[in-house]
Amino acid sequence: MSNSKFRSGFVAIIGRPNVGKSTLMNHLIGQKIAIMSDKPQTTRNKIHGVYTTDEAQIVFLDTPGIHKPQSKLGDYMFKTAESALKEVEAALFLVDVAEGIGGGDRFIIEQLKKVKTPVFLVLNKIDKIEPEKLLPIITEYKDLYDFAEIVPISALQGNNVETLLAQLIRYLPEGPQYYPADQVTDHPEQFVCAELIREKILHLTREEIPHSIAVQIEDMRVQDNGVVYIGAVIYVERDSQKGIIIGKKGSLLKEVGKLARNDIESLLGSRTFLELWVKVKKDWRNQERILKDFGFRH
Ligand code: GDP
Ligand code: K
Ligand code: MG
Repeated sequence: MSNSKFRSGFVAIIGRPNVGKSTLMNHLIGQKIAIMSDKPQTTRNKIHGVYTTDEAQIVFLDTPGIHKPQSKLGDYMFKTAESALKEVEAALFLVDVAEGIGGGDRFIIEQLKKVKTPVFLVLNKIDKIEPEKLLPIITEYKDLYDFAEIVPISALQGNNVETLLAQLIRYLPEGPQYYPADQVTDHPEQFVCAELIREKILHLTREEIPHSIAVQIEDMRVQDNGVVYIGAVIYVERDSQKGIIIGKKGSLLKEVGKLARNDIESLLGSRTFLELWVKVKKDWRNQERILKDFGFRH
């Protein structure tokens, strides 16, 4: 151990949908705790990821993409991201350098102006553009806000992520180690399992389905033979969606189960038996009580 004091704090990862927030979080933590997909609004809750070294501990908050809310679920997601900003020592504002500044980015910058938190501009997906394109993009963003630091990275390839971490630690106060060094997330395993199942459905379906599903783990226990039994329900909003999720002769549901089980087994480090059901809960996204049951609480 060196003589310098231990630093710690909370850091929010914000940005419009699909810029790579969950990808960065998973890369930082070195484990898959936040699901990723090419569909916007993949992340619905606030997910904490814990990064620990001998000198510092950073607790990252992966937030749902900030955007103007359109349903009660959307409203919940927006408030989660907004409140995250007030709880943190610093924020990483992630943008996709392969896309121009959009209305979504400007909306977020307006929100940033309401808080005093230092904000890093993190230019993600640099693997997608020519290096000489970077400077004009930086200039454009600099005109909109006084960023504490500007760091170009590729969350997918891990380029420059170490630099980002080193800079970030300089902004943290002296503080305690909040979580044990081997703990990477504060979310119960059940939640991560449900999210992994939801991720597979996102990958295998299109159009309205991704936004219409919720996954609840009803039962999770270790059987006598050491295999973890998980029973999960996939909720949809309409009967027609139930058929789509199940697929021809159950083919889609079977594929979801196979892919999810693989990920769950590597998360838990033990053999898993996964049983899935599909149920209809009419218009669940707009029903306050159901949202609470599903764990969307402030
Ligand atoms: P989020 O909605 O901001 O959490 O975005 P995700 O982490 O779910 O990522 C959205 C998509 O962008 C996924 O398909 C990722 O693989 C992709 N992605 C994320 N980071 C990078 C990157 O650095 N380079 C490239 N080429 N793709 C990326
Ligand atoms: K996404
Ligand atoms: Mg995400």
